[in-house]
Amino acid sequence: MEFSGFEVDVPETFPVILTVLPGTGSNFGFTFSPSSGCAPFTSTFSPLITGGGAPVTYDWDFGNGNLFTGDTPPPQTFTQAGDHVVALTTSIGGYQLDQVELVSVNGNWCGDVEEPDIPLIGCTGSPDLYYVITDGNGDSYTSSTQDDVSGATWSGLGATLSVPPYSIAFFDEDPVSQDDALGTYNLTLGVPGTYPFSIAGGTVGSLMISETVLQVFHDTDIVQVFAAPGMTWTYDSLSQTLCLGDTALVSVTWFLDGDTIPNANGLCVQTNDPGSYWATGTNGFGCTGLSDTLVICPLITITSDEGILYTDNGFATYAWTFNGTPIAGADGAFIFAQGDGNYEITITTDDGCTVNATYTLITTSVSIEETTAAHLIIFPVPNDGRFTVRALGAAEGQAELQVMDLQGRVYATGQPRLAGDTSIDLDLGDVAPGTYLVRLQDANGTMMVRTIAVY
Ligand SMILES: [Ca+2]
Ligand SMILES: [Ca+2]
Repeated sequence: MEFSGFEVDVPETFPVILTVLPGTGSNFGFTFSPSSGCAPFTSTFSPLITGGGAPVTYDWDFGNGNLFTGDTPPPQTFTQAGDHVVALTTSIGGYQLDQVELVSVNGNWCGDVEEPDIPLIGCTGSPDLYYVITDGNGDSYTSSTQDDVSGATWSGLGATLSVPPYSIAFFDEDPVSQDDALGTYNLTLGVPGTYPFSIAGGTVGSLMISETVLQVFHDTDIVQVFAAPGMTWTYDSLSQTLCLGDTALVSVTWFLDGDTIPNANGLCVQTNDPGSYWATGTNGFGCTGLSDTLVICPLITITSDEGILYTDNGFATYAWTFNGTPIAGADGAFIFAQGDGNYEITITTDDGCTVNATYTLITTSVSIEETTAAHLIIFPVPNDGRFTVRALGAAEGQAELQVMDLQGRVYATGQPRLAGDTSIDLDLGDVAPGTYLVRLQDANGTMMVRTIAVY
């Protein structure tokens, strides 16, 4: 769906070509998808900068209140409309040389003009120790010299080891004669810690190596969150009007019991019929929403006619009582009168309504009237499903005829036109034996009811 010139329903991915320039921090360090959507939506994130074997840490701030450290952050949900700044700090770690210690050295320092080897006496003096460390590019660094010592320690070095492999060579400094080589240790970096060595026949010591951060990248990007439509409604029971409150909605569809209500595309709808009302709506961002459901419960009444009490059919359940006592088996739209007294019907609907109606039956007071009131005559009784209905005293004009069973299932309907003493022939076909109810409503709305027995 397209609104205002941009599409929003399709998840979008923005591939990013990464060029890592150490220290600039202005490059994309991560990908994410989708980068925009209607609230709430969930996006997934992946880092792009790897350490090439060096330890890397990823510190995320998703701009939705969530922080995460690691290379596989959980999917992030954005509920607030607006631009969210997502920041990733990528820290590439490495090793640094903290300390070089020589416990002892071999005897190569001895026997020159600086430290002569005198017969019967032996070596005189002590070596003047320094080291040269060389990296993988062949670049080297020469340490300070510690004069006239048998061992030495260089500490607090903090030398980054970012170009492996490294070798470290030890020497005795001799001002006149050539410096004496005391051995070379080739360092294979693995984990931080102490690297002891014993080389060249007596040169013994250790290196202390720790982890450090070599490079840090800061990357930010924007996640764009569009506001979902507001789908809350208010209901005015007096005018039976249900209205959505979001005037930014550009499209609304109203539903009644799952069916679209014809021509109901505005913010308001009239709840003329009972049932479940809800709406879907779309705003200018193309974001859609679904409203809560408003259930309008039906109003029911009990009508009495010729020993039959009935109410509307089509509800989920029916339960009748007579003078407060449930009538066994009375789970349909009508019952036979049990005698004068108080009747109550309680119905439920599929959308959760429970509605009742009461009726007080007093036959003596209306018995005279009954004889003259409009009523039905049906014959033969009983019958095989084929019978004739005659409406006596009914108003002339188009009537509504219905035949149903005790459970409210409708077997026949018709709109006979009544004129004088009209006979209506009916054939229910192959129906189960039992009691059926015939209802006829004449043009004046007068309801006439009669039961028939079918064998
Ligand atoms: Ca020497
Ligand atoms: Ca020396």
